[in-house]
Amino acid sequence: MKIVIGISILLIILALFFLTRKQKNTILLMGPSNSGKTTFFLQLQNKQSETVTSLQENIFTLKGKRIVDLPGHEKLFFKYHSYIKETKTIFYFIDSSTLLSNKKSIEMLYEILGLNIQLVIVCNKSDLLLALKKDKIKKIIEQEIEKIRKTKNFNMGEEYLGYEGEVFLLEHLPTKIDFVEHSIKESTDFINSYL
Ligand SMILES: Nc1nc2c(ncn2[C@@H]2O[C@H](COP(=O)(O)OP(=O)(O)O)[C@@H](O)[C@H]2O)c(=O)[nH]1
Ligand SMILES: [Mg+2]
Repeated sequence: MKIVIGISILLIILALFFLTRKQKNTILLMGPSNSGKTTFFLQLQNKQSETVTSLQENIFTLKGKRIVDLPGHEKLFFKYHSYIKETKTIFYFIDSSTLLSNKKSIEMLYEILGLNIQLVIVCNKSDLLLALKKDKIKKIIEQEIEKIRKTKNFNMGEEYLGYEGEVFLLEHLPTKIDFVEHSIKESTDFINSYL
């Protein structure tokens, strides 16, 4: 009898745990200004370009997931903090045609890489003549993270990315990072496998 009661209580506790567990139902679109986040966000809704503010986040629901287009401005970068707990995947947008002159975008990426959330780097604007291929973009990111890592003071609680004493590679991180070449001229369907 005692065993039956014990098992019942255990089952109720397990049921409560699973029912009250917060679902990770948010997809964040992040990255520097002008990388194409809002264009992608509107394309997901089958809307043509429209004037939407880039100072506040834009939100809509797709297949039960909350898609959040975050403002890219550096001063508003902190806004993502309030979504992190519910975030399943981050899509980090990069303008593939201007990355070499806009390495600031990789500094923001450093912070995101430490979060251990599924990450997809969208190498956007791949239609442009000067757009870099994803392998090249991956190399630039790794070299830049290596440089940023040298400037950080890890005694002050900053997170150290990668392995100490080894040149930084994205494969050294605990979460796998996908790279996708994309442009406004293509379908947004690739997002479906991450929803
Ligand atoms: N050539 C090209 N331009 C794009 C692409 N995606 C967005 N743009 C343009 O880039 C500019 C910035 O896009 P926007 O979505 O506002 O960037 P956000 O600041 O990241 O939200 C706009 O003029 C878009 O029309 C793309 O795939 N290819
Ligand atoms: Mg925008």
